[in-house]
Amino acid sequence: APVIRREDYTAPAFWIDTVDLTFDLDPAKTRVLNRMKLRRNPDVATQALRLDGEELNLARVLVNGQGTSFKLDGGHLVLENLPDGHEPFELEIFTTCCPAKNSKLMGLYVSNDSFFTQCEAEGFRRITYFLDRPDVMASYSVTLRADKARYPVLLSNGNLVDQGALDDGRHFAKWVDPHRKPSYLFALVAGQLVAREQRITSRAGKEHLLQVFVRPGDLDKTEHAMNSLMHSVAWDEARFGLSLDLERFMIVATSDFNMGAMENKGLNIFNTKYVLANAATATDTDYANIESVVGHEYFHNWTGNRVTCRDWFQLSLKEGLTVFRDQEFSQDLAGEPSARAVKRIEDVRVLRTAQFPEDAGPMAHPVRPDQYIEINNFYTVTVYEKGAEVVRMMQTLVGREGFTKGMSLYFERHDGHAVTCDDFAQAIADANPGSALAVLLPQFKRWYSQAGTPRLQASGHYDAAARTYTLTLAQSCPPTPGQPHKEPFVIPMGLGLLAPDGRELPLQLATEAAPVPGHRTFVVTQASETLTFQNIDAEPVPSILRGFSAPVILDGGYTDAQLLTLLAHDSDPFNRWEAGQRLALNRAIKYIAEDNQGTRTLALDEAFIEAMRGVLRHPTLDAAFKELVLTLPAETYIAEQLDVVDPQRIHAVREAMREQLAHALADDWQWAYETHRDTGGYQPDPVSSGRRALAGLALTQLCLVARQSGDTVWPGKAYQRFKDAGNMTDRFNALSALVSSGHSLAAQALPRFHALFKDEALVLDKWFALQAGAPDRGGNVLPAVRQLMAHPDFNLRNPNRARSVIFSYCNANPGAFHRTDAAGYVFWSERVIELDALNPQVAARLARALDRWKKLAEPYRHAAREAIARVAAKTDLSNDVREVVTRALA
Ligand code: B3K
Ligand code: ZN
Repeated sequence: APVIRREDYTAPAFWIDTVDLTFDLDPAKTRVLNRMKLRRNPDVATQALRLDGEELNLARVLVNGQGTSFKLDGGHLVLENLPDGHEPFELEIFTTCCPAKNSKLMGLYVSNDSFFTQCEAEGFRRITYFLDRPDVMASYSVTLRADKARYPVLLSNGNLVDQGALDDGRHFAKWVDPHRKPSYLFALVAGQLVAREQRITSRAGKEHLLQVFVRPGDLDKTEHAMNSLMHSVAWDEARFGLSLDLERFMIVATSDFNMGAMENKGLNIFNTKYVLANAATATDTDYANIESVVGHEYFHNWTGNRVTCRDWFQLSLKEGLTVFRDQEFSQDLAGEPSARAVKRIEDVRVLRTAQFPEDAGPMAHPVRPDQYIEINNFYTVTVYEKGAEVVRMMQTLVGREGFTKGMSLYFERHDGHAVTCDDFAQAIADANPGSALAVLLPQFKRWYSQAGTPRLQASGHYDAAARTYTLTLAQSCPPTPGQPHKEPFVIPMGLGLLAPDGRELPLQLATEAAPVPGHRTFVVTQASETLTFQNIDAEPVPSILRGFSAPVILDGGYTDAQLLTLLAHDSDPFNRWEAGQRLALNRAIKYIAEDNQGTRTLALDEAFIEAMRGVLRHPTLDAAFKELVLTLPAETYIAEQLDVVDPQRIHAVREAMREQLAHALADDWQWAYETHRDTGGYQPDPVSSGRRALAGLALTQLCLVARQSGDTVWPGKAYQRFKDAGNMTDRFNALSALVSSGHSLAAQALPRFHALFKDEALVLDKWFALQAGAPDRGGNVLPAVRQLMAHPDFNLRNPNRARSVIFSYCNANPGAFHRTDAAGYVFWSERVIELDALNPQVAARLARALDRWKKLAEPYRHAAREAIARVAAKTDLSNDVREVVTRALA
């Protein structure tokens, strides 16, 4: 497959002004009549029209109503004898396709006897021949025809302009989208669906109809999605002055979906996982995810749809920006500063456990990639989450108001167009002349062009005689594939200095006449530079990179004593949490390095335990924050700190640390459980969900203690909680406390849970995932996973179910997946190959589970390489998987 390069971009040779589609929907053979008005692009030299198409059966091509000659050339329909000149002409194409056999879930497919589409990035070409690229924007009208009893609801983008009965029990609906759009935003849905409806009036006084479509029987799980949608509409108006530009906005849920959701204009299609929730079936995390995904897709209506991407290299233009917007939305809804901080910590945790490894591995790429083979492989945490951090840094550099002004200028300039990341950055800078962003723009844009996670090394020096404190900052960035050498980045650095007693010191640079009050951000631009502060009476503790102000790895050179001070006193909640994580990390790394295989002797020091107790018992800190501090860094995050990774050893050390914390704080955990457990009705707000999270962690810790001591009281309480919990969060926390401590009551609870929820697909996913992700005890997880795959409820074709078993094991359970007998890797290679034949996108995600194989210790490293090579040896791999394994072996 060819490599596509950003530098090769050329404008399309033709524009498509209008598209009129007629579908005769039939699972086995759907007929698609596509009538377009095209014209030559006057800016491009005359050439043939090459339309994209994939797995289509072509029946007829007419130009201005007349038959014409055409060629089919490797997925393209090529028309050479088109009218000269720049007059518009009509092109009519009649094709058929087979939605029932579409297991890739790209283009038009069938799920639960309903039709759905997924077109981003290049799925529209699986529906009809087209210029399937985002810079070709057209006006769409769509007529859907189908059997009325089987498919009573017929939806597409825009407004419903006509509907009625046809012969033979069929009916039709005609939809017209008032907005021009690229083909990737096209959607249709047909099936037996019911809707929760809500009429709203916007700030601007316009009326809109909001609808959430689900299968009959799921209506009682749509309230939260609808509330989230209403909040999203109000938030975008209030924060950015962006209002809903449609009379009708629809969300439709499907249980067969490759990713989270899709922002099709006016007709978002969602994975059920990000729509359906009620207290009995969804956890607090599900509720939070629904809020942010509903927000995310809604915010795309402006950032992505009104202004879209010129080409797919610009993906972060819409994704980084929209993730930033959904993060801000969730923070604003959380309200309280401490709840905002919890959200920030959670977002950074995702970035550091998923994006940092990507940036250090074989798939590393810039936020704006320079090349790809399969664009679906570049819907990554780098494009999304690191892209969001880049936008966040822009906001930091121009201020919140400045950023809002920048957004207004962006829409003023580019509304209705397909543009680039450069256009976005330029608009934000131009709206803020004189700002650090405007001054440093070319250097700032290295965040778009250079891959890899920069390291920022800080060292402080206190001069008692001069009463000055000097902070030296050095930045560097490791080589990444194709980029051996990196130039310095623009790094906004939030900073505070704490006196030894924890007081916040006023910051006054040597060049400043008086201290500058309030929170300060310094902008680091050089490979090495220093900041000198004056009037400092005692050696301070620096709080560097407050709020995680840049996506870098900070080497603060902190001593334990400094970290303890930060953990006890820092006014910046992010760095307060970070200090606790560093304390834990330093200990984990030390134990891993110590050459004893047994971890029983590992002994956490009193200082650490007391600090953790201090947080747990703290009178004013939020429960949600406490839970974050008391949760040890993830195994994958620990692995990233090491040059050579022994996943089993990391797992054993982390488990041993967890057990020690459980024992040492047993009374405190008991107190935490009793004082935080839910008693009243369920509300998914940040305060109550924080309490449940802390109670859940406490219960897990108490069951761990019981595992050692043989005590049966706490497992018994957990089992009771599991049985009588009033909501899924508490019920599932109790179940996982039993499973993760390996208590025998888990063997009773698991079948009971299955029986209770056998008709709830999303809950069964949790049931599968919990078992595939359970801590390994003597290699027991892999056989359990193989058994789960043989369970009657398992179905490899359903991405959620496949992920719940296979990904939970291969991607999220390193201690069980990395086995000295390589059986985990054998399982992985079998599944990658098996899935690739059905669904290349899902297979390629799984293929990335061994991205970091080069860091593994022997015997893992060798065995992992062999497993990847075994996949690569297959000759008929998809481009998706081929690209991933080829890069891994490079
Ligand atoms: N834009 C879609 C992702 C499409 C992925 C295609 N492989 C969802 C989102 O980011 O909102
Ligand atoms: Zn998105």
